[in-house]
Amino acid sequence: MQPFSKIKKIHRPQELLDIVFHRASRLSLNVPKRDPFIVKARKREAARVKFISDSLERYLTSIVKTFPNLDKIHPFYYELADVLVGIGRLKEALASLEGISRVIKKIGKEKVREIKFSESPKSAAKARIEAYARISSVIEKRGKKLDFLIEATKTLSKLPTISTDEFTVVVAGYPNTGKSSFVRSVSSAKPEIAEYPFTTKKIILGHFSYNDQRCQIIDTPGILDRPMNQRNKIELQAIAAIRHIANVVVFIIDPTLSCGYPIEPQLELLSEIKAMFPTLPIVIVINKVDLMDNEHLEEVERKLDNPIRMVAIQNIGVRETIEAVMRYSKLQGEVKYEKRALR
Ligand SMILES: Nc1nc2c(ncn2[C@@H]2O[C@H](COP(=O)(O)OP(=O)(O)OP(=O)(O)O)[C@@H](O)[C@H]2O)c(=O)[nH]1
Ligand SMILES: [Mg+2]
Repeated sequence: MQPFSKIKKIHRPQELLDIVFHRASRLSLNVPKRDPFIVKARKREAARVKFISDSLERYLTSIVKTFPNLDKIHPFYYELADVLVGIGRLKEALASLEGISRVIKKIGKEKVREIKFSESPKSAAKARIEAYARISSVIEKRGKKLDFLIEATKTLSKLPTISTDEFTVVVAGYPNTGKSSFVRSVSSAKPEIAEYPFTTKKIILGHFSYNDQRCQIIDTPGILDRPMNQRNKIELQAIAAIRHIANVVVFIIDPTLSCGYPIEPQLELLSEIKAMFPTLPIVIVINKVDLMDNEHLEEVERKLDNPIRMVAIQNIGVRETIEAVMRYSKLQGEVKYEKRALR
């Protein structure tokens, strides 16, 4: 599960007030018939005020509780949340909800007390109305924080569910070079599709086992497949968040032109990816070697660092690639897991 999957849908401030005030107005109370008129009035008004302040307090604290502890979430999600909504703003908004619920509790207590000492049904009702007005104004005044949380919740709940503790291979390369064909031939089941921030982007998740170790393979169409200078800053940071879950990058090159791109820009993208993920090992694969003559293949190989030959659609070179990838898993021993975001 991704850490924001449990956050509740949050009501808009006005909607929230309407709900609790409506429920308070329909509150039925068992007041003994023989109670004097003033006692009945006090009980009725106090119960309404208490109901409202308790409900709001419970509601606001329950929102805060559905959020994960932001300092403990995995750096991949921490960084994505930071790019998308801002961790600082999020923390501030959540703290502010706690503040609002304390203020409401205080108003509730004060007014319930006032009602208990009121001398007429009219003054009891007046105290109740004042409590409503003060509580509404607190919610309305600080409503911006709720509005921000509503938007943040929508964004964060769409984050993809990616395992953060499995050995993870990220596949990169220009469009049409054979990334999906490779991921399909490696994965034990049909790869799943998950949304990635920035709406049109999806990531595709496959799984395989190697020596009983469950591994995850991620195909990134539209994410790691074109020059980084075409990206804006936010997009770049979201892309970079992948470094927190990736253990190895497989970079696929198609030198046959059948992908529609010459080799030079593909090599430039490779350099960019190296620069972007300086600590990650990269396994370079030349795909579609079935379409190449030996001379061309050898010429391309000379430009690359230990490339592996592959024909993804015929399952040739796929095992060799996974073996090369898994050598890094052995080098690293345990699955890499960074506790804190690198900032
Ligand atoms: N001849 C040959 N064709 C291949 C090989 N691998 C993939 N293809 C073909 O190349 C085309 C693109 O393959 P995909 O796996 O969809 O490439 P991709 O990199 O995932 O493409 P995008 O998702 O658009 O970025 C498809 O028509 C595949 O059938 C190969 O080894 N040899
Ligand atoms: Mg694809």
